[in-house]
Amino acid sequence: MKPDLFEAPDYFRLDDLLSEEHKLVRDAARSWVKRSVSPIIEGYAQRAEFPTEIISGLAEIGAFGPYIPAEYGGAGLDQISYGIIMQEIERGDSGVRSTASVQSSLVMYPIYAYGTEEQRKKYLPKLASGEMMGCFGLTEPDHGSNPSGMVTNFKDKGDHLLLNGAKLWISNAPFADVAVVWAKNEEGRIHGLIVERGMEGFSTPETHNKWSLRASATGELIFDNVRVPKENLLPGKNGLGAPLGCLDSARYGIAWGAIGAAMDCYDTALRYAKERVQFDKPIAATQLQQKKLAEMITEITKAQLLAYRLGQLKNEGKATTAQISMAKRNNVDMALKVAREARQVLGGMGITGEYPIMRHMMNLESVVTYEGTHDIHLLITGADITGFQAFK
Ligand code: TGC
Ligand code: FAD
Repeated sequence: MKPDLFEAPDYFRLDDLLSEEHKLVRDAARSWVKRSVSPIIEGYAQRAEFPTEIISGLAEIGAFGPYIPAEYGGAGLDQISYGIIMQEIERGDSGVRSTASVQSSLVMYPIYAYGTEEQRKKYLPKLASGEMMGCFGLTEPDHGSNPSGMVTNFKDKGDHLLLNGAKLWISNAPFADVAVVWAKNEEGRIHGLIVERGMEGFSTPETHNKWSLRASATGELIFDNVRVPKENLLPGKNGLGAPLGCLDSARYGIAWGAIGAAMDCYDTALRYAKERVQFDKPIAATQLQQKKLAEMITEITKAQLLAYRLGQLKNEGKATTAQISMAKRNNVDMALKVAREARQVLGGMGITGEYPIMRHMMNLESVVTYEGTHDIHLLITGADITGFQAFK
């Protein structure tokens, strides 16, 4: 792959709105991605391997639990810093950002928000340092967009809980030490359980043959009469709202993260268009390529402003699920369109691993589907503005 010459586009001077702390966090994450992700990521993606070598670096830049208080090992940062970190990591690769999103918002957040003090102390510091890695099991083979229909269940056996069922499409599953798993009790109420690798009857087969997120490990979670200690139940919240609360946090991070992928595609295409000469002039001097580039920077700028405002609302505890849905949907769709246009600007070179665009484009096909599909987020907005649920 070519050397990483990335220069971040900031057309509306968003930098002026950032605090010194935001800029420090951003600069640390950006230079780490240049140093430790860009040189290796194409190889891992081509081989369809997760780069375990970057786990300690992710922990060092605060990517595991950025907003979790420092007393539990988190970075104690605000929501805008969290967003910026996700943007910078996804500038490198959406799969790497997936690992950080899952660890932070889908594993550490539920343990922090719904767990006991003992659970927080036992798991959070190790998850923050990357000594322990986690995954989040909500989706099932027959229940993707409608998780409330899940069939994974547990029975109270007096001194333990007996867990049965299966989860599909689980990021980090093949190497995770712990899984936050959502399952129904005997009354059909959804609860979160912490399942640990090594518990008898628990296995995590890897999902192969993905053309997307190839540098992220995806797998199944299989529970065959797993005896889960009662103290591993998350007592603070139950019902579908418990996992959906975690998704609010992860979707918010994705709304920022997708901007990173788009920025990388735009920056690559702009540089290439200025250098590539056809018909005796740079292709950047042609109206058609300028249209593509001008539309890309316009859409990136709108997405940046949307994410920043959402970050302010999140900091104030005012961001709604529907606002988060709109931002996730808009910004991922934007990034996918930017990636497709940028790939065309590079002509044939755009399909090679010499440049990051095709990898971003393929990754974004998962990002537009997971954490609620493009359609589901539209229906969440639709329900919010009309008062009518159109899912069922
Ligand atoms: P619905 O009737 O709307 O709601 C059920 C109950 O939940 C409450 N609720 C929320 N609570 C907290 N936070 C939220 N965001 C909430 N949204 C809803 C709601 O008030 C209600 O409470 P109550 O007390 O009245 O019972 O539920 P529904 O069954 O109609 O489904 C709604 C729908 C479709 C929006 C939802 O299920 C949905 O979002 N589906 C998409 C599924 C999804 O996003 N899955 C993601 C899996 S994880 C993943 O993809 C990780 S990828 C990670 C990576 O690699 O980065
Ligand atoms: P389906 O729900 O079957 O949807 C298929 C199509 O139907 C979609 O286009 C959808 O928009 C549409 N559709 C569904 N319902 C409606 C409706 N009511 N009206 C109109 N259209 C509708 N899950 C986890 O729990 N943890 C993870 O870590 C995780 N990681 C993932 C990693 C990857 C790489 C991928 C691809 C997925 C991951 N997922 C994870 C699962 C992801 O959240 C689901 O794929 C997603 O929620 C969609 O579910 P589904 O694939 O079953 O699609």
